[in-house]
Amino acid sequence: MALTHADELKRLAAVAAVAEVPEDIFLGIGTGSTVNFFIDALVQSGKRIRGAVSSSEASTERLRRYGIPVLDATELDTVPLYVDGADEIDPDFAMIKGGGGALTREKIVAAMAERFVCICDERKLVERLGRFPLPLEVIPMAERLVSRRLRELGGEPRRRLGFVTDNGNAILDVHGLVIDDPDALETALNDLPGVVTNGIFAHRRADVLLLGTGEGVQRRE
Ligand code: ABF
Repeated sequence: MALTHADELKRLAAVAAVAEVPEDIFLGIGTGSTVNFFIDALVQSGKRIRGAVSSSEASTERLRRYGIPVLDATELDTVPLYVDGADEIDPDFAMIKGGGGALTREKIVAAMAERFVCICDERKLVERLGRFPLPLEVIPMAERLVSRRLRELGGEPRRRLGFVTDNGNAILDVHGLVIDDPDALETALNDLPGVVTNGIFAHRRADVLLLGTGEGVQRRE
């Protein structure tokens, strides 16, 4: 199947990320189409890793198909490196994640990681987070309560229809939030009863950004 321009830029960033992976480590692996390119490129490179901790059933399945051992996150204290995409990333490397609905496991593996390499195409780099609707994973019984609080904060929550997370919960996609202070909003949203995880990754932001652009890969640190 022919790759779109955006896919080609994702693939460039993903291929560049292979060079960031030390041999023989346990590697944290994210979710999404950019990560799929990364998994494929890692395998093609022949680089050996001891195993992976995965942030979704989808990535786990892809890793296992390649014969890469997938460990449960409870089997390790830390991973040296986590590679994942994002929906938006700002110049200080705070991100919105969770467009694929895997934000809770992504946040857990990111928090376990000593280093977080974010792989993106250039459309994802924004001056200020918030054009992409912010995903929140919510315990189903709290959906109405959380939605009301989100409206008070100026957002417009929409239930992601026909979608259940790997943890059995609902996703609210919140439109229209002004995210001037990602750290403070991440804390405030974490405080709402029934919110399992919100898609702002500011407390644990990326350490390195590999950005696929029309002129090649930009590495920022
Ligand atoms: C994960 O995959 C998510 O946090 C984000 O929602 C998504 C990015 O998807 P893609 O790589 O397909 O653009 O990283």
